[in-house]
Amino acid sequence: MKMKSLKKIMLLTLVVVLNANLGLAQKSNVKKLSDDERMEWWRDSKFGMFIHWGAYSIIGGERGTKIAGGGAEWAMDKLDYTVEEYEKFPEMFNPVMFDADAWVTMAKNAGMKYIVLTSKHHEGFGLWDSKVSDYDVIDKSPFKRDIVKELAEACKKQGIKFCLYYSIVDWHHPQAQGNLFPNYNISQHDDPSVVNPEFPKYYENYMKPQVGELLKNYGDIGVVWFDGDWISDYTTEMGKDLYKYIRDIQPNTIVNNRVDKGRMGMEGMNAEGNFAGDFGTPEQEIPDTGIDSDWEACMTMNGSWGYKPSDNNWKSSEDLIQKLVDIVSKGGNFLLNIGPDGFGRFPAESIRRLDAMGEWTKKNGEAIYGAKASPYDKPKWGRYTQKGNVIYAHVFDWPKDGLLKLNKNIKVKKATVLTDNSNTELSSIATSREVLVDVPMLAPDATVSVVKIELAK
Ligand code: FHN
Repeated sequence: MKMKSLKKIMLLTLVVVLNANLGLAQKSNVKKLSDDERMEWWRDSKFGMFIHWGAYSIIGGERGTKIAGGGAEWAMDKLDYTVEEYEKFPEMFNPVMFDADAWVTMAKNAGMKYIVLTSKHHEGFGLWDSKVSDYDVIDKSPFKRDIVKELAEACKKQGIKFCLYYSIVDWHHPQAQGNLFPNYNISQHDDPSVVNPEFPKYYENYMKPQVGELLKNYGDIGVVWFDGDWISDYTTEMGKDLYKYIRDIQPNTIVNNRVDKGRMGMEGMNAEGNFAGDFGTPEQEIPDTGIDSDWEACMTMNGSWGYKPSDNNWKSSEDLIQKLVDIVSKGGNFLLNIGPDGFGRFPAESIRRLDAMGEWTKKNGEAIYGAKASPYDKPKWGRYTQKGNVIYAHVFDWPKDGLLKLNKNIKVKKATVLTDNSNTELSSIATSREVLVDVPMLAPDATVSVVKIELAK
């Protein structure tokens, strides 16, 4: 072989090798944590705020006298707007009362440790300055502020983990919404026989680049919370590709199981098999028993994720506090939703509940943050959580006779009321059937009173 050709081949090989390394170099240079290290902050956090906010927040689920059934964030579908009709809402989106710092402070004061914001919901309207789309808050709305950026900065300032929701479903993008078919109906997304040949182009040229923007331009992203995994156009190959893409950009970002196709409906856990995603996502429900894999239950305070003034079906603060305890006692996280209105305000009913949950978590957070499920069956009067060699008895129904009945296998070294600053020891006696703890006649807390039990070795 002539020397010249050999040199050419060697040079070509060098270029190929350099390119490959450059490609690797474009990946993050952040230290890649082990899975347990990566999940640690999330597992300890236990409690986060979900924020569903978009152009639908102007609509409030109402069109004339028609009220959208279910979540108001589905207004485009439920209120039968065409794409053209719906586009006027982003053009009106001007939430002049939006204050990212105030939002983060309310989440923090409620005892929430992370915030998941809908960067783009099914409507397709982005709350950041996307370079691959003009259907976003900078190019389409009069507001012209990068909401993702402002909330990311406020979270960083106040020490709250910033996380993003991204919808795989996109009712606006011509290659995603399957409107290539006559009489397009959004619910066709659920019909596996309706295949949209354009979807792979949406995935490759729009969706994946948008996710990349969110991961590259807004600092540390704690969690990417995907949604819309149910549509048949979206494949497990795309899901696995997207999971790897995210981890290549930010190796320590956590991704929910809706990035892939393993989720079994609203119960939220994965079917058997090899599916991407770091935690299960039960929705509007709490598993009956503890689950020994990572999971987070997401829930609304009323019946809608998006702002819906007509929906007054609010869960009580007591119910929400007891749901937090129930979830943590089963090894899960609680992602509780707020649907701000079109001005950028949290509904007053939501603020009242956040305040009540903050009061409780301030006094009892030791029994929640970093706690895990205990090995004991849930008692009739409440729940157990555990942290190291301490059991926390979360009492919903305070004993009228002053005797708290614990699982007989609990070996008490010292029992106290968690919120009793005097740390007065409670007497206890073990019987063959149970352990009896002599507690004050009056419940220390109207909602959930916690008895701290240091275990004997
Ligand atoms: O369709 C969405 C819905 O609007 C909302 O975002 C919930 C929250 O997890 N996810 C989907 C319904 O399962």
